Amino acid sequence: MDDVSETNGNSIPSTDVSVLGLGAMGSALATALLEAGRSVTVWNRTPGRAKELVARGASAADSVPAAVLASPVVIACLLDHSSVEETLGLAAGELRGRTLVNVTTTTPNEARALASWAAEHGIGYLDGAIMAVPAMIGSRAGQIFYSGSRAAYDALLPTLEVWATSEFHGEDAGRASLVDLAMLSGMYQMFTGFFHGAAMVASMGMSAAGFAARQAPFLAAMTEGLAGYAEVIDGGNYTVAGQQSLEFSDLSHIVRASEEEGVDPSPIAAVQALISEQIAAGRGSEGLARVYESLRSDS
Ligand code: FVH
Repeated sequence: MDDVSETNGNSIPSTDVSVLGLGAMGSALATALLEAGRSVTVWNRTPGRAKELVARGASAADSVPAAVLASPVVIACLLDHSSVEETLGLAAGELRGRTLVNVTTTTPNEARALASWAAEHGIGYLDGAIMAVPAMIGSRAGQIFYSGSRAAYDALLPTLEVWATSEFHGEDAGRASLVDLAMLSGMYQMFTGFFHGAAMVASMGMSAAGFAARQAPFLAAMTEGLAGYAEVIDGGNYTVAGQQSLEFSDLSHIVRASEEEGVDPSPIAAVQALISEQIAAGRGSEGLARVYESLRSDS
């Protein structure tokens, strides 16, 4: 860290990586980099969040341009797309010739917009989607998906692997975000299914904890079925023998039971609506996975 970058009268050492955003995740990313022996510059909008990282050896920058000028690689880990736009807009010129890795959660199109902005400003761009909580950063337990510049991904891989297992999803910058949000969609619907079930049994006095103890092993066993459904969807043949049919999967009794207990049936009613749509289309004898065809925008 002998070299010194100067900007806005602020002199800070040249470092390997700069991290913009020291929330729970940005701090975890910066900590893991320091622990792996990288030199790190940090910046946060609200001052005072860098103290612990500085005690661990990080340099604190007092402006976005200063943080950017300190390192060839800049990580943005902010709240959302608009905070990224706002923050990077303060240092577009300083970012030129550097590599930007944005691990802030965005939609695919927001990631693509940022990639286009980066290209216009001569900035290498890699979009990252973190499938981990802060406590998992620095271990192989977490996963981070990337898309955007393949050259940037290859060059940075030893650094990216400090955080989690890395997976590259292609040069279209929106792809990592798409996989991330699709995974989260499945997760939140599973949780909502659990909340709905817990509300149903609450009417008989079962605690959510009691329900969770029963639901968790059942759901874990049911996930074994995902690969089979995937085979049917990928093969496009919903008439293969051995599948649970749509007619057999009619869930109106669950909707009624929910109503009988005074519980809003909307989560399970949404599933039933998809099943009913396929049955009404004359597909009742075909497999449950045909619901996928109702959801696809191009079908
Ligand atoms: N934490 C998690 O478990 C999840 C795991 C999956 C991926 N997410 C995404 O990571 C992004 C950052 O998440 P975070 O947990 O670090 O979030 P916070 O602790 O809330 O920190 C937010 C930071 O963003 C800064 N910030 C907010 N608005 C602005 C703005 N307009 N300009 C500049 N910075 C901004 C905020 O700064 P401050 O409030 O301290 O001044 C924090 O540094 C996120 O996309 C997750 O979806 C994490």
